[in-house]
Amino acid sequence: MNEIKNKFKTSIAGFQLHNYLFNASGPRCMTLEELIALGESRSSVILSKSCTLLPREGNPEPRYFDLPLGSINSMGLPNLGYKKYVEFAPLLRRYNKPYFVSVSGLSLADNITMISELSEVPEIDAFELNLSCPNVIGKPQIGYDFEQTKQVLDEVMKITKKPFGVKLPPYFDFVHFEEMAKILNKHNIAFVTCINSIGNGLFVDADTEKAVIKPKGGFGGLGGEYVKPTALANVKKFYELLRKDIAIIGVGGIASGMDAFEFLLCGASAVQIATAYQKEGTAVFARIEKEFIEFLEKKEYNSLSEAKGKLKIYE
Ligand code: YRO
Repeated sequence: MNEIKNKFKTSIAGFQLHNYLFNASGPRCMTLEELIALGESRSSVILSKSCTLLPREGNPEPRYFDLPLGSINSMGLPNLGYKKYVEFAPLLRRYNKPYFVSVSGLSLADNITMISELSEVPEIDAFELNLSCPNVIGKPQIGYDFEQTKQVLDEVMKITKKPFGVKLPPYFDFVHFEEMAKILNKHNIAFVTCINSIGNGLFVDADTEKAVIKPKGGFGGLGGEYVKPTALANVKKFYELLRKDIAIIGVGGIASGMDAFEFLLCGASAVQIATAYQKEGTAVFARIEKEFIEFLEKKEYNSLSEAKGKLKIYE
């Protein structure tokens, strides 16, 4: 990829990015058409929907609902199966930006199979391993089970030379941040993406007296403005606790240039857009990029590093 000349460029996993924002794995990144639209947009990376070994239809609809301050979803991992994301890789090269594949196997064995094969594909640049997946029935999702996280990372490290990152669920307890950071620091990971949706919220429509989504009795992951303070806290904490060579990618409630700037202050090297991308489509990237650059210029910053991690706190 060409050298990028832009005072607000950034880099993740050794790849220079032409700007600080790209799509989150989630909305509008499942089909080839959607991935091409990301290629044509101002998203600085093309990131796929989390894939599984076999294609999945996902949960019955309604499974996503726009809320006044964000979104709720219980999509159930609809995706075309990992082989399609291999097939798409050469077709996405022409956009001259990195192509990352999100992997979310339903078991450790599935993750190993997918990552070994994806590692052989030259046009796939990195992985984002989604730790919000259940691995063993009856146990919490991997990211909330530190033993399982350790085991998965130990195994994945052995089978890929490509850079990989992990997508984390939100944490709410300082001991959990410390335990997770200790594990991550012992592994050769290139980036950490904070946060996945806040799990198992319930949105009630008082008029209809009904939950707004169908799967799981109405329970689903929250995104958007509801989750921004939690996302900022997770970015800030991991920025403090992780090795400096692990980049932090912020996600959760970014809908303006000012939101993106807040994540920069907390230590993010880049941010991803999920709910706002679902609501606005690919035009969201150019809009937020413009707002972000205008905001930085108004504050007379000349590079992202001048503000990165520089959040002030009371003495
Ligand atoms: O339902 C989803 O596909 C979904 N939604 C999210 O907000 N985050 C996710 O990581 C996923 C996929 C993983 C899982 C929640 C279905 C286990």
